[in-house]
Amino acid sequence: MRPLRRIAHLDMDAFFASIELLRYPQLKGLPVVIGGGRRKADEALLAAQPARDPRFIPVADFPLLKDYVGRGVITTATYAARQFGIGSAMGMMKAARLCPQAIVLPVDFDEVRKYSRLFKSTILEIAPLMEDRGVDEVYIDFTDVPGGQREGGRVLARLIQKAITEATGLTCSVGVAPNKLLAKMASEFNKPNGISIVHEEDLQGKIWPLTCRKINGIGPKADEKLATLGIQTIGELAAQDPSFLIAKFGKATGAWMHEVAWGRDDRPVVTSSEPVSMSRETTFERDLHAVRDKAALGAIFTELCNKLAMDLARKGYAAKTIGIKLRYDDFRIATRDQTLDGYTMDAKTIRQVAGQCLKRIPLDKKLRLLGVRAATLEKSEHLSKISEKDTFQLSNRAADQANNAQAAPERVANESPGDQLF
Ligand code: DCP
Ligand code: MG
Repeated sequence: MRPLRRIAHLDMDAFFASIELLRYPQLKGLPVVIGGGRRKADEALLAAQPARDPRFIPVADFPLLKDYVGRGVITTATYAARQFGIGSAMGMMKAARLCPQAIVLPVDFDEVRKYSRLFKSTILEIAPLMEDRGVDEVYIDFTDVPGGQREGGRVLARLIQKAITEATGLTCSVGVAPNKLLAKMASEFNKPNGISIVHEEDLQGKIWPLTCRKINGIGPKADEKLATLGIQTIGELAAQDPSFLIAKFGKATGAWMHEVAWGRDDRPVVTSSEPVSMSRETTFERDLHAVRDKAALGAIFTELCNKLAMDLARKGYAAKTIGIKLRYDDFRIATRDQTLDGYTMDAKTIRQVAGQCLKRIPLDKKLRLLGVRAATLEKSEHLSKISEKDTFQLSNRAADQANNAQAAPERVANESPGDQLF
């Protein structure tokens, strides 16, 4: 008999902040936030480090949120800071009102990359089927790993958690479930340093009471629309007739919503030997304005799409998700993406979809940088079996999404991991 499918989602706890606590263990248990641009106080702190062991810098020497000036948003916060209601993407000013005594530190991207690589290589030594989902999260297929079925995956999850803490000093949380969709939700159930096991029969008890927003792929816009239809929880979503959801959200999205509400998802865990995404981006010589510099911007945009299509062709990939990234003149970043029904490697299609993404971003400020990204990649040779009509064209799902303007949760931060990994 085929063993039960067991998929884990592992996500590091308060990742950027926890990395700073390794350097400054004297801050353990205190409210610490990461974010904002580099400040004078950070420079002073960093300058002190070569002379002094960072572990002995007195807590009183660290910059506080109440003294922070500037706009900026919080990238992440320690769990001690979260108790004050502080969280990712919150403005620094608002956070300062909630917890003025919180310590504020900048992101150290070199350290982030180092620990990201380290925790992933630790997992690979134990379980070879791992899908890299970004800086601090991965999916792992437990199904055929020795011990992967014991206690529904708890034994292996505990082993991996322990190995990661030994290798890095950091903690993570793991959800193990029949598929990626449920595993992603489960990893949040017992954060931080938790494990949560979900079985198919837990759908009603553990998944249906959650709000629809907990589904990876239901963004703020779709959630709002669901709420106006009186649908708040995943259980309420599951109770809807699929034809009703299709009427409201379009064929592809409506059908997808019905499937996920019933906990169904058969996406495979794609190992990291495959690239997660490919991108092209450019920083302008001078900041450009979307209206006043429309022609110049349009030409650069098309050029980026052409180059990206060439990259895909050269490496033999087609993409199902096309996204864009902007950096405004105040260094904030905005991203949007759109998922198609079919795969594409066609420059014109990429340009068209990227153009639709651009329409969903406020363009009132000047821009410093523009990027185009192709994700959900598949080797184009694997696609030959898929009929012409399914590939290389804008699909229902894309059109639905454009109509609903259903954006994936956007990551807007002064510096986001996406920025580095884009
Ligand atoms: N991040 C970012 N911009 C955001 C959200 C997050 O740059 N809007 C960064 C900082 C996080 C890292 O990505 O440390 C991982 O994101 P998570 O959503 O997993 O958040 P954390 O790991 O910080 O916390 P949690 O314990 O909830 O996973
Ligand atoms: Mg995390």
